[in-house]
Amino acid sequence: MHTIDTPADSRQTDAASPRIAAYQLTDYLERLGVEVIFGLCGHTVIALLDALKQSRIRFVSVRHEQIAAHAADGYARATGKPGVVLTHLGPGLTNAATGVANAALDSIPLVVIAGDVQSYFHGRHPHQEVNLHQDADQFQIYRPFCKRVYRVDRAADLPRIFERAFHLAQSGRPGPVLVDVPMDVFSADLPADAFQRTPPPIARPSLDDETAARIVAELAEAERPVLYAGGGVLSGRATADLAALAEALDVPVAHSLMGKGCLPDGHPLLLGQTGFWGTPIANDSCRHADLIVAVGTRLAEANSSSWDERFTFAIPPTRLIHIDADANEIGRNYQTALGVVADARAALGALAAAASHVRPRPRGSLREAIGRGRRAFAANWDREWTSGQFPMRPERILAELRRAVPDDGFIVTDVGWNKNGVAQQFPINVPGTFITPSGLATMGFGPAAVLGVKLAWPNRAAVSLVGDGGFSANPSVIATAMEADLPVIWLVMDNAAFGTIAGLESMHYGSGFGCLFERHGQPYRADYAAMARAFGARGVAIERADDLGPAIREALASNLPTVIQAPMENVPTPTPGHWDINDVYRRGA
Ligand SMILES: Cc1ncc(C[n+]2csc(CCOP(=O)(O)OP(=O)(O)O)c2C)c(N)n1
Repeated sequence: MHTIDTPADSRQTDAASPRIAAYQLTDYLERLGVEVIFGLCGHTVIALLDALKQSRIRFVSVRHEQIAAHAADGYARATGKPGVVLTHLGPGLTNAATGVANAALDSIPLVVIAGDVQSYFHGRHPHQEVNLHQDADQFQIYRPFCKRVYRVDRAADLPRIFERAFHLAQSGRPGPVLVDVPMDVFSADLPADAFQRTPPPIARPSLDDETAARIVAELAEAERPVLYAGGGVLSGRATADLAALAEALDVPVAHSLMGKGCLPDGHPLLLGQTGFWGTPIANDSCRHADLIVAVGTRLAEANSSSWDERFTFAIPPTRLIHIDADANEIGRNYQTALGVVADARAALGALAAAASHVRPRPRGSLREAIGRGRRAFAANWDREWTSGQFPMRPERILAELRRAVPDDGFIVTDVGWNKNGVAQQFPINVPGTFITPSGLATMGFGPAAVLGVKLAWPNRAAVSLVGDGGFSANPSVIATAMEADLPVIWLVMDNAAFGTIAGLESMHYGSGFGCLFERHGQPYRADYAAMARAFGARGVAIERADDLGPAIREALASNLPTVIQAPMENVPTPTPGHWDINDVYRRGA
């Protein structure tokens, strides 16, 4: 065993009562409240696995590290606690990268623990070391999407670095932090009380009374104000404060993709989602607003119709007040009348309190107009909710899902019809039950993230609604669900295509080349239900539209992981907004 260099003072304590770092680290993670770690083994991390084996922390072993990262991300979204991922070096770390980047772009707190080559071999090119530019360089791969990357160069730094990692992942704008641990550090001796410090509780930044009163006065006096909610409102658990503010001042609420669920679907002030896949009433209300107070949002491209003032936001002349935990987000794309760096819950709480004794300008028949607008848009497809067509209409699939899953059940989408359709057309009544990959829009997120969601809430339904492309990207999620006994449902919307992209290509280039699943020129459909059965799970192939509702209910009652394969027609989701890419494509010879 090689000796680890430690400073003189810690060597003294070491001698008094040393204990192996991996076991102390595991105790520390327990103390921090870590309940579960998602990961995949390798020779660099089995020392930590042995410690986990003896602990109260559950280790969920996956078959691909991307699944671990998405599952930890799902767990973090469903609990508000940081997700923890364990990976081997090199290929393990790079496999997890997509999932970690996905979490980063949605501001989800993760701590990624990666094993690395032995520290005393740095520079000698040991097995699986990433070293083309610098010795033991793998942690650099995570730089663009982690709040901080740490390589533990001395065992004595391990406690400090883990305290920092958990602090940083959760504080300010949450996000992933990497802790890269040379494998000999896990096996090093540390003084028995080496892990002393825990991350400090943080008082979240709020609004001062004067600013709160000013914003409330502006909202009360505006003729056509809109509150615009982003994912920060959901992750900040601020939906009750948002509702209180909206109701006190009679202000309608629009939201981004990540903000879906900010008000229950039937709320009379709810406009819906904005942007390309939004709703006309949300886009129109925002475009004609004289004041928008946006909270916890990036005002990102998809939700802002590529920032084209003809479709969603016309700022100015609309006055924008933007409240966000991250100052970087304020003023990026729009001239902003007032930026406020504050936590969504603290800010909305302060605004709601200030609004409680303010009388707003009368808003006439605002609620009736919202209801009319929402019904008019739904009239474009509401007959499809009961369509007996087979392959099914996507709207019927959504309608059956909504009827079968209780309001507190989780709908975890992927990308494709599932995400866009649910965001636009699917009622969400309990905040936080809609979980979706927004910033990176990663195909393959949903089927894996649902595992972490179910683990967090074993007594609530958890369904991954996913396309056949996204589902077949990594079907080993079924093995993990079986091993970890997580009775989730994957409802596969099977259109034998990367349908969303096939639709775009067909619109602009008249073909589905490279986007359709075909064999010898014919549609190619895999039997995902049979595949589920091969894993020992339940698999149900839907053969008539009327069979889907009962199949979902049976799956919920079965308490076994279940794949339901629903053949569907490939039709595009309605797009009331604008996406600039449609002006980019040019067809040539
Ligand atoms: C990892 C990844 N690769 C590619 C894309 C681009 N992309 C966006 S939607 C989509 C198609 C998804 O197909 P499917 O899961 O079958 O759902 P559908 O569009 O048919 O509803 C693709 C390939 C992506 N978002 N993520």
